[in-house]
Amino acid sequence: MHLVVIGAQWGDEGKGKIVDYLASEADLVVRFSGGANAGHTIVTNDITYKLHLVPSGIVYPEKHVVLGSGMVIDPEALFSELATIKEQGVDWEGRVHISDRAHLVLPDYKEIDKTTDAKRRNPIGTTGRGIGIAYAQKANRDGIRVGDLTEANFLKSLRDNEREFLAPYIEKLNSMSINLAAYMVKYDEKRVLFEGAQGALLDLDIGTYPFVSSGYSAAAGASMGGGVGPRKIDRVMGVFKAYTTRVGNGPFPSEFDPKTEGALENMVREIGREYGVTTGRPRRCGYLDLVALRYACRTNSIDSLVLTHLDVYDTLDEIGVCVGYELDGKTITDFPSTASALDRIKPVVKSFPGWKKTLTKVAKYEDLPEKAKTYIAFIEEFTKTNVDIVSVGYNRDETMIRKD
Ligand code: 2SA
Ligand code: GDP
Ligand code: MG
Repeated sequence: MHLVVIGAQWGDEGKGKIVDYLASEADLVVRFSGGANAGHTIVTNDITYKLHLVPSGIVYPEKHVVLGSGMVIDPEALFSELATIKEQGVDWEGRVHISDRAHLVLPDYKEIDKTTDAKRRNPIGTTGRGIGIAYAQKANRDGIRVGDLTEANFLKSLRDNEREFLAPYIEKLNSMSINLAAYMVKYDEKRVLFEGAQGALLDLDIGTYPFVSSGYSAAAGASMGGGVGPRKIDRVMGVFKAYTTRVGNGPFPSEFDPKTEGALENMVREIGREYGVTTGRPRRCGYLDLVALRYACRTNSIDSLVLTHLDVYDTLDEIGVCVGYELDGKTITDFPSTASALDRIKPVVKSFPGWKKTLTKVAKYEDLPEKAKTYIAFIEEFTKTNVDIVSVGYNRDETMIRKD
């Protein structure tokens, strides 16, 4: 069974939590995209792990994980993250493998990333981790890959500053490097989880270009970045929140209006702890956008949705959901391709009654309040996709698999 887990919005849906939850049943976790821009939070036994490059299965004592070919890896960030999780009690030695096709991020990429974005007429609000530069180098065929580090001639051809930066990491990276395509053959009949980074709407092709990241955060990236052919993927899960967030700039049709919905926005940000895991930036917040979610379901072949952060809405009398778009006075049903059209969208918001109960300790789907079930049924009807897992808190065990 090969299962892909992606974010179905603009990232930070709780992928880390869900991949960690599902990883208890997996033989291998492969992260297929992105770099140290990502921040995946796992909370278990009172320990909070903040992962950026390391796949979320690592927290289990015996699971093996792979940093896939579609990733861009900053070695300094990787070894600092590995040192942090070691201090938190995760013995990772021998369990972390890196595709020899993954690209490397060098220190000057981060500087170039920051200055390039600052100079843009409409800055994207990148994380400054050199991600766009690394993927541009890759597309330009000038990238440096993990596998290159085993070649003496290649090392000789590097500029002095590149060689100096890489020197302390070469031996370690070589010892962790694998030929991913060959490695995955051994897992052909096993349970593999492919972990996405960011979200479908930040994907370079499917997302709200140019306000996107530069990797493949969509499900299709699992094959390219995970070392298997597309027909090896059995199932795609899309994680989404009961509301929507976005960090960085770019269109956000269902964003709360700070003038009239400022109190709601603050409540969601504080209860939902909506601050960037990598940069600490406050995340922009808005209504659940079902037009965008349906677009993500369609373009990623999402078989099954995972709803997170339902508990954040526990105290509300009314819950708004964006169920339609108005563009230039006309109702539209499809998700537009340009940032300027998305910026002009007026969301059509439908209200649902709130359940006004604490959900965090609800352990079984059938025990959810009827009003929460009505909200979920509406989402399923709109997206034509089942919600199979519901998360009601940040702890690993505050998760329920639907059995009905
Ligand atoms: P980049 O740095 O080139 O990938 O930035 C391009 C856009 O992608 C957004 N992006 C993200 N959006 C949500 N979460 C991300 N990870 C961190 C988190 C973000 C943080 O988990 O909180 O700490 O700020 C992430 N990474 C990239 C980014 O905001 C740009 O809009
Ligand atoms: P990711 O990038 O998709 O892995 O998500 P992040 O870790 O960046 O952000 C999700 C945040 O929400 C983290 O602080 C999680 O601990 C937290 N979280 C995940 N699921 C839930 C949930 O169901 N309820 C609440 N309240 N928090 C959650
Ligand atoms: Mg995140």
